[in-house]
Amino acid sequence: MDQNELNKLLSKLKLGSIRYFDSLGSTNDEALAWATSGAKDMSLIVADEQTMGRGRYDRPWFTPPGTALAFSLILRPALEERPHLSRLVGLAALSIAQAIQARGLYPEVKWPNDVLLNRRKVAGVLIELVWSGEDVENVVIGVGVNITKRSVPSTDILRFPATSLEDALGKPVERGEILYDILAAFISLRPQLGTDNLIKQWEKVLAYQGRQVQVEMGGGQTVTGKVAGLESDGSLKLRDEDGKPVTVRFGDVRLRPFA
Ligand code: BT5
Repeated sequence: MDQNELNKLLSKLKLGSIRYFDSLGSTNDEALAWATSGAKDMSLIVADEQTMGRGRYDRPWFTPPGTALAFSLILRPALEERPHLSRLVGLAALSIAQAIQARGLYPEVKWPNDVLLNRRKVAGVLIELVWSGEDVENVVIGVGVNITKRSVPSTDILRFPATSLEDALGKPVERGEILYDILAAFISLRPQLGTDNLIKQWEKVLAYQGRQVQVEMGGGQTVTGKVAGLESDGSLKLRDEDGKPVTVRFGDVRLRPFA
Protein backbone atom coordinates (compact mmCIF):
# COMPACT_ATOMS: atom_id res chain seq x y z
CA MET A 1 0.00 0.00 0.00
CA ASP A 2 1.14 3.56 -0.70
CA GLN A 3 -0.41 7.00 -1.22
CA ASN A 4 -0.94 6.57 -4.98
CA GLU A 5 -2.42 3.11 -4.66
CA LEU A 6 -4.76 4.31 -1.95
CA ASN A 7 -5.90 7.35 -3.96
CA LYS A 8 -6.63 5.10 -6.92
CA LEU A 9 -8.35 2.43 -4.86
CA LEU A 10 -10.69 4.88 -3.15
CA SER A 11 -11.21 7.30 -6.05
CA LYS A 12 -14.86 6.31 -6.56
CA LEU A 13 -15.82 7.05 -2.95
CA LYS A 14 -16.96 10.45 -1.74
CA LEU A 15 -14.10 11.16 0.65
CA GLY A 16 -12.30 14.34 1.69
CA SER A 17 -8.50 14.21 1.40
CA ILE A 18 -6.55 11.01 1.98
CA ARG A 19 -3.21 10.72 3.79
CA TYR A 20 -1.17 7.54 3.91
CA PHE A 21 1.73 6.79 6.30
CA ASP A 22 4.03 3.77 6.41
CA SER A 23 4.21 4.18 10.17
CA LEU A 24 2.46 6.42 12.68
CA GLY A 25 2.06 6.50 16.44
CA SER A 26 -1.71 6.47 16.14
CA THR A 27 -3.92 7.37 13.17
CA ASN A 28 -6.39 8.88 15.66
CA ASP A 29 -3.75 11.29 17.00
CA GLU A 30 -2.85 12.35 13.46
CA ALA A 31 -6.55 12.73 12.62
CA LEU A 32 -7.25 14.79 15.76
CA ALA A 33 -4.43 17.17 14.81
CA TRP A 34 -5.66 17.35 11.20
CA ALA A 35 -9.26 17.88 12.32
CA THR A 36 -8.28 20.94 14.31
CA SER A 37 -6.37 22.37 11.35
CA GLY A 38 -9.27 22.30 8.90
CA ALA A 39 -9.60 18.76 7.51
CA LYS A 40 -12.64 18.33 5.28
CA ASP A 41 -15.53 16.03 6.15
CA MET A 42 -14.68 12.37 5.40
CA SER A 43 -10.93 12.94 5.30
CA LEU A 44 -9.03 9.73 5.86
CA ILE A 45 -5.73 8.72 7.44
CA VAL A 46 -4.36 5.26 6.85
CA ALA A 47 -1.22 3.76 8.38
CA ASP A 48 0.47 0.49 7.56
CA GLU A 49 1.88 0.29 11.08
CA GLN A 50 1.01 1.96 14.39
CA THR A 51 3.60 2.16 17.13
CA MET A 52 1.27 3.68 19.76
CA GLY A 53 -2.17 2.54 18.56
CA ARG A 54 -4.84 3.17 21.18
CA GLY A 55 -8.03 1.50 22.28
CA ARG A 56 -10.48 3.05 24.71
CA TYR A 57 -9.07 4.53 27.90
CA ASP A 58 -5.57 4.41 26.41
CA ARG A 59 -5.42 0.65 26.21
CA PRO A 60 -2.87 -0.46 23.62
CA TRP A 61 -4.01 -1.47 20.14
CA PHE A 62 -1.50 -3.53 18.16
CA THR A 63 -0.92 -2.88 14.47
CA PRO A 64 2.27 -4.59 13.29
CA PRO A 65 3.44 -3.56 9.77
CA GLY A 66 1.86 -5.24 6.76
CA THR A 67 -0.76 -7.15 8.72
CA ALA A 68 -3.81 -5.05 9.45
CA LEU A 69 -6.02 -2.12 8.62
CA ALA A 70 -5.59 0.94 10.79
CA PHE A 71 -7.39 4.07 9.74
CA SER A 72 -9.19 7.13 11.04
CA LEU A 73 -12.02 8.95 9.38
CA ILE A 74 -12.71 12.59 10.20
CA LEU A 75 -16.34 13.70 10.24
CA ARG A 76 -17.65 17.21 10.47
CA PRO A 77 -21.12 16.32 11.63
CA ALA A 78 -24.01 18.16 10.02
CA LEU A 79 -26.50 19.91 12.34
CA GLU A 80 -29.06 17.11 11.95
CA GLU A 81 -26.44 14.48 12.86
CA ARG A 82 -25.38 16.17 16.10
CA PRO A 83 -28.17 14.75 18.30
CA HIS A 84 -27.18 11.22 17.21
CA LEU A 85 -23.41 11.15 17.66
CA SER A 86 -23.63 8.38 20.28
CA ARG A 87 -24.80 6.10 17.46
CA LEU A 88 -21.63 6.60 15.40
CA VAL A 89 -19.86 3.73 17.12
CA GLY A 90 -22.70 1.45 15.95
CA LEU A 91 -22.59 2.91 12.44
CA ALA A 92 -18.86 2.21 12.24
CA ALA A 93 -19.13 -1.30 13.71
CA LEU A 94 -22.02 -2.09 11.37
CA SER A 95 -19.98 -0.92 8.37
CA ILE A 96 -17.17 -3.28 9.36
CA ALA A 97 -19.69 -6.08 9.93
CA GLN A 98 -21.24 -5.55 6.47
CA ALA A 99 -17.82 -5.65 4.78
CA ILE A 100 -17.11 -8.94 6.56
CA GLN A 101 -20.57 -10.38 5.80
CA ALA A 102 -19.91 -9.73 2.10
CA ARG A 103 -17.19 -12.40 2.40
CA GLY A 104 -19.66 -15.02 3.57
CA LEU A 105 -18.81 -14.73 7.28
CA TYR A 106 -21.08 -14.01 10.26
CA PRO A 107 -19.66 -11.12 12.28
CA GLU A 108 -21.28 -9.92 15.48
CA VAL A 109 -20.96 -6.58 17.24
CA LYS A 110 -20.00 -6.85 20.89
CA TRP A 111 -21.43 -3.70 22.40
CA PRO A 112 -20.19 -1.06 22.37
CA ASN A 113 -17.22 -1.10 19.97
CA ASP A 114 -15.92 -4.56 19.04
CA VAL A 115 -16.56 -6.70 16.00
CA LEU A 116 -16.33 -10.43 16.61
CA LEU A 117 -15.90 -13.44 14.36
CA ASN A 118 -16.43 -16.84 15.93
CA ARG A 119 -16.73 -15.04 19.29
CA ARG A 120 -13.25 -13.54 18.91
CA LYS A 121 -12.37 -9.92 18.37
CA VAL A 122 -11.41 -9.13 14.78
CA ALA A 123 -11.88 -5.34 14.86
CA GLY A 124 -12.28 -2.42 17.23
CA VAL A 125 -13.61 1.13 16.93
CA LEU A 126 -12.38 4.17 18.84
CA ILE A 127 -14.46 7.36 18.59
CA GLU A 128 -13.01 10.67 19.73
CA LEU A 129 -14.69 14.07 19.66
CA VAL A 130 -13.24 17.51 19.03
CA TRP A 131 -15.29 20.16 20.81
CA SER A 132 -15.64 23.82 20.01
CA GLY A 133 -17.38 25.36 23.01
CA GLU A 134 -20.61 23.41 23.48
CA ASP A 135 -20.59 21.88 20.00
CA VAL A 136 -18.86 18.87 18.57
CA GLU A 137 -16.96 20.25 15.61
CA ASN A 138 -15.26 17.05 14.48
CA VAL A 139 -15.50 13.37 15.18
CA VAL A 140 -12.58 11.02 14.63
CA ILE A 141 -13.57 7.42 13.99
CA GLY A 142 -10.61 5.10 14.43
CA VAL A 143 -10.88 1.58 13.06
CA GLY A 144 -8.49 -1.33 13.48
CA VAL A 145 -9.12 -4.61 11.66
CA ASN A 146 -6.95 -7.71 11.97
CA ILE A 147 -6.30 -8.94 8.44
CA THR A 148 -3.46 -11.50 8.50
CA LYS A 149 -2.73 -14.08 11.18
CA ARG A 150 0.30 -12.02 12.23
CA SER A 151 -1.91 -9.11 13.26
CA VAL A 152 -3.31 -11.08 16.20
CA PRO A 153 -1.50 -10.22 19.44
CA SER A 154 -0.29 -13.02 21.71
CA THR A 155 -2.90 -14.23 24.17
CA ASP A 156 -1.01 -13.16 27.29
CA ILE A 157 -1.60 -9.48 26.55
CA LEU A 158 -5.21 -9.79 25.46
CA ARG A 159 -8.25 -9.12 27.63
CA PHE A 160 -10.51 -10.95 25.16
CA PRO A 161 -9.69 -13.62 22.54
CA ALA A 162 -8.76 -12.27 19.11
CA THR A 163 -8.72 -13.47 15.53
CA SER A 164 -8.04 -12.21 12.00
CA LEU A 165 -9.98 -12.28 8.75
CA GLU A 166 -7.36 -14.60 7.30
CA ASP A 167 -7.90 -17.00 10.21
CA ALA A 168 -11.65 -16.98 9.77
CA LEU A 169 -11.62 -17.31 5.97
CA GLY A 170 -8.77 -19.78 5.80
CA LYS A 171 -7.15 -17.79 2.98
CA PRO A 172 -5.34 -14.48 2.49
CA VAL A 173 -7.46 -11.35 2.24
CA GLU A 174 -6.77 -8.20 0.23
CA ARG A 175 -6.88 -5.45 2.87
CA GLY A 176 -7.46 -2.67 0.32
CA GLU A 177 -10.73 -4.35 -0.67
CA ILE A 178 -11.84 -4.56 2.95
CA LEU A 179 -11.00 -0.89 3.45
CA TYR A 180 -13.01 0.03 0.35
CA ASP A 181 -16.01 -2.01 1.47
CA ILE A 182 -16.00 -0.62 5.03
CA LEU A 183 -15.87 2.97 3.75
CA ALA A 184 -18.53 2.31 1.09
CA ALA A 185 -20.81 0.77 3.74
CA PHE A 186 -20.20 3.73 6.05
CA ILE A 187 -21.06 6.22 3.29
CA SER A 188 -24.27 4.41 2.44
CA LEU A 189 -25.35 3.96 6.09
CA ARG A 190 -24.50 7.50 7.25
CA PRO A 191 -27.79 9.08 6.04
CA GLN A 192 -29.57 6.58 8.34
CA LEU A 193 -27.72 7.77 11.46
CA GLY A 194 -30.87 9.26 13.05
CA THR A 195 -33.28 6.53 11.93
CA ASP A 196 -34.84 3.54 13.73
CA ASN A 197 -33.54 1.42 10.89
CA LEU A 198 -29.96 1.97 11.99
CA ILE A 199 -30.76 0.70 15.48
CA LYS A 200 -32.59 -2.31 13.96
CA GLN A 201 -29.65 -3.22 11.75
CA TRP A 202 -27.23 -2.81 14.67
CA GLU A 203 -29.46 -5.03 16.85
CA LYS A 204 -29.49 -7.73 14.15
CA VAL A 205 -25.74 -8.20 14.51
CA LEU A 206 -25.58 -7.62 18.28
CA ALA A 207 -23.62 -10.39 20.02
CA TYR A 208 -25.09 -12.38 22.96
CA GLN A 209 -28.74 -11.46 22.24
CA GLY A 210 -30.86 -13.13 24.93
CA ARG A 211 -27.75 -14.37 26.69
CA GLN A 212 -26.58 -13.61 30.18
CA VAL A 213 -23.65 -11.18 30.18
CA GLN A 214 -21.64 -9.32 32.74
CA VAL A 215 -20.76 -5.68 32.20
CA GLU A 216 -17.94 -4.18 34.20
CA MET A 217 -18.51 -0.49 34.66
CA GLY A 218 -15.80 1.95 35.73
CA GLY A 219 -15.08 1.99 39.46
CA GLY A 220 -15.38 -1.77 40.00
CA GLN A 221 -19.18 -1.91 39.59
CA THR A 222 -20.63 -4.84 37.62
CA VAL A 223 -24.06 -5.45 36.17
CA THR A 224 -25.32 -8.82 34.98
CA GLY A 225 -28.35 -9.46 32.85
CA LYS A 226 -29.66 -10.82 29.58
CA VAL A 227 -28.98 -8.79 26.44
CA ALA A 228 -32.34 -7.39 25.31
CA GLY A 229 -31.34 -4.95 22.56
CA LEU A 230 -30.45 -1.28 22.21
CA GLU A 231 -31.95 2.00 23.38
CA SER A 232 -32.53 4.66 20.75
CA ASP A 233 -29.25 6.40 21.64
CA GLY A 234 -27.35 3.13 21.18
CA SER A 235 -27.09 2.30 24.91
CA LEU A 236 -27.35 -1.40 25.77
CA LYS A 237 -30.61 -2.82 27.17
CA LEU A 238 -30.33 -5.70 29.62
CA ARG A 239 -32.94 -7.52 31.70
CA ASP A 240 -31.88 -8.40 35.22
CA GLU A 241 -32.87 -11.65 36.96
CA ASP A 242 -36.26 -10.19 37.96
CA GLY A 243 -36.90 -9.25 34.32
CA LYS A 244 -36.45 -5.56 35.12
CA PRO A 245 -34.87 -3.44 32.34
CA VAL A 246 -31.39 -2.11 33.02
CA THR A 247 -29.72 0.37 30.66
CA VAL A 248 -25.95 0.37 30.30
CA ARG A 249 -24.70 3.70 29.02
CA PHE A 250 -21.45 4.27 27.16
CA GLY A 251 -18.38 4.77 29.29
CA ASP A 252 -15.56 2.61 30.55
CA VAL A 253 -17.49 -0.63 30.17
CA ARG A 254 -16.35 -4.15 29.36
CA LEU A 255 -18.89 -6.72 28.34
CA ARG A 256 -18.34 -10.46 28.42
CA PRO A 257 -20.47 -13.59 28.36
CA PHE A 258 -21.36 -14.66 31.89
CA ALA A 259 -19.76 -18.05 32.48
C1 BT5 B 1 -10.75 -0.90 20.84
O1 BT5 B 1 -10.52 -0.53 22.15
O2 BT5 B 1 -11.08 -1.99 20.48
C2 BT5 B 1 -10.54 0.22 19.84
C3 BT5 B 1 -9.42 -0.08 18.89
C4 BT5 B 1 -9.26 1.01 17.87
C5 BT5 B 1 -8.00 0.87 17.10
C6 BT5 B 1 -7.92 1.85 15.97
S1 BT5 B 1 -6.62 1.51 14.87
C7 BT5 B 1 -6.81 3.03 14.10
C8 BT5 B 1 -7.10 4.03 15.18
N1 BT5 B 1 -5.89 4.58 15.74
C9 BT5 B 1 -5.75 4.25 17.04
O3 BT5 B 1 -4.77 4.60 17.76
N2 BT5 B 1 -6.77 3.50 17.43
C10 BT5 B 1 -7.73 3.32 16.37
P1 BT5 B 1 -10.83 -1.43 23.43
O4 BT5 B 1 -12.24 -1.96 23.36
O5 BT5 B 1 -10.46 -0.59 24.57
O6 BT5 B 1 -9.88 -2.67 23.27
C11 BT5 B 1 -8.52 -2.56 23.55
C12 BT5 B 1 -8.04 -3.96 23.94
O7 BT5 B 1 -8.01 -4.77 22.76
C13 BT5 B 1 -6.63 -3.97 24.49
O8 BT5 B 1 -6.67 -3.82 25.89
C14 BT5 B 1 -6.09 -5.34 24.06
O9 BT5 B 1 -6.40 -6.32 25.05
C15 BT5 B 1 -6.93 -5.70 22.85
N3 BT5 B 1 -6.17 -5.62 21.59
C16 BT5 B 1 -5.10 -4.84 21.29
N4 BT5 B 1 -4.73 -5.01 20.02
C17 BT5 B 1 -5.57 -5.92 19.48
C18 BT5 B 1 -5.70 -6.50 18.19
N5 BT5 B 1 -4.93 -6.18 17.17
N6 BT5 B 1 -6.72 -7.41 18.03
C19 BT5 B 1 -7.54 -7.76 19.03
N7 BT5 B 1 -7.47 -7.24 20.27
C20 BT5 B 1 -6.49 -6.32 20.49
